[in-house]
Amino acid sequence: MRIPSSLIVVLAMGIASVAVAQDAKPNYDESKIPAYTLPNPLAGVESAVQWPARREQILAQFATEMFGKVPTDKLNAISVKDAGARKPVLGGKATMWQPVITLAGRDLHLLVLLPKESRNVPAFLAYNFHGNHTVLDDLDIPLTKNWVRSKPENRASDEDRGSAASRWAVEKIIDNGFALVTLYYGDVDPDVDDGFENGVHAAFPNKPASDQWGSIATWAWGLSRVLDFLGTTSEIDATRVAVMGHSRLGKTSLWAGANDPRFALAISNNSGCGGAAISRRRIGESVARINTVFPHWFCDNFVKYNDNESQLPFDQHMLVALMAPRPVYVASAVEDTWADPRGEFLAAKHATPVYELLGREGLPAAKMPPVDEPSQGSIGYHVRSGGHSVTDFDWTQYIKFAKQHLMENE
Ligand code: GTR
Repeated sequence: MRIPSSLIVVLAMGIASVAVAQDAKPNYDESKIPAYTLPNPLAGVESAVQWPARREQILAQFATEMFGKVPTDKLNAISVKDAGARKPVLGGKATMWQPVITLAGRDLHLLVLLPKESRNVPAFLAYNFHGNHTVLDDLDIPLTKNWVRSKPENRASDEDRGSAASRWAVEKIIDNGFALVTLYYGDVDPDVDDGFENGVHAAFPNKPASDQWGSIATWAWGLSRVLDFLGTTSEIDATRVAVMGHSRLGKTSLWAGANDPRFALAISNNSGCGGAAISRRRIGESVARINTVFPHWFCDNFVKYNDNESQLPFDQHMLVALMAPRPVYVASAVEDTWADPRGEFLAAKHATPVYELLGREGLPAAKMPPVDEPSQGSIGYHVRSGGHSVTDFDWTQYIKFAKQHLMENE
């Protein structure tokens, strides 16, 4: 029987795609992790005075090879477009405030929740995934008009009001004397690979060069600009802002904290590959997979390390170490194997020598702590029960950690 050539092509394509799919199958088996050596964050450093120069070197390597550099500081200027209405919420114990600031031609809609009559309070600053209206069910919070992922026609709708409320322990944050500042990450840069024509990238005539910002660097830069604004308020103490993020936004909060020493504390919730997880372990999500599925997150240079992690001049424990001596928290979830909980723990552990050099405790736990048993020094870590999310348990730890580090001297 003569097989039509078109069928041969289809069969060949089928075999090829099976081969690709098999190659791409993530490893979840610790015994199959390739042998690796982690780069030493303290290479060439013998005393604390030598750390700042080494830190600059590591920061530059992360910027050039992974996240991309912000191409200019000319766009840094923010202006207040709308001073924002305020009203009491949560039975009067909190004030909701919604200022709008403009950055590089984009409007950033802030949702600020303040303890009643706040003056100079510490704050958590965190992006949300689907719009401010998902954080708190309140009809005075406008729906975002920007592109929203996982929504019909990428538009926000009323039915989503409060849909993410379980991920934001608003009342607990307020009751403990913190403000919460959140905004939709798509206000800064929509999370879609469109050749860098949307979001703040649209203000640039050309696609970024291979060492220039991907979306994570852009979101991190946006957080610094929000911090600029918070510094102009009397309610929030901008020297006591904890930058927090979940998942891709946890990668973002770590990079924001590394770049901007004004962030007093950084929290990575289930940030995984490209966040706190050690890339060389190649377990769960890999560098090749993240660069393929999310090509806009990192700069193009990062593609060099697809299936080639051993050539990275750094690993993610050094991203955590860039926070030193400022407090940093890494959190995992035991069922979130895609994000490699053990790799996240190891990053916290192997950042510890930098903290110790600077006279801080680092992570107290030398071994991965049991599930739901946090370990908190200047580095905090926990692996909680459950899956990829932000829960009340997570917030309880972040508040405890932030109270200890940002409020103890009040
Ligand atoms: C996944 C991605 C992860 C993580 C997650 C998220 O699809 O592979 O790296 O960022 O999305 O942000 O929810």
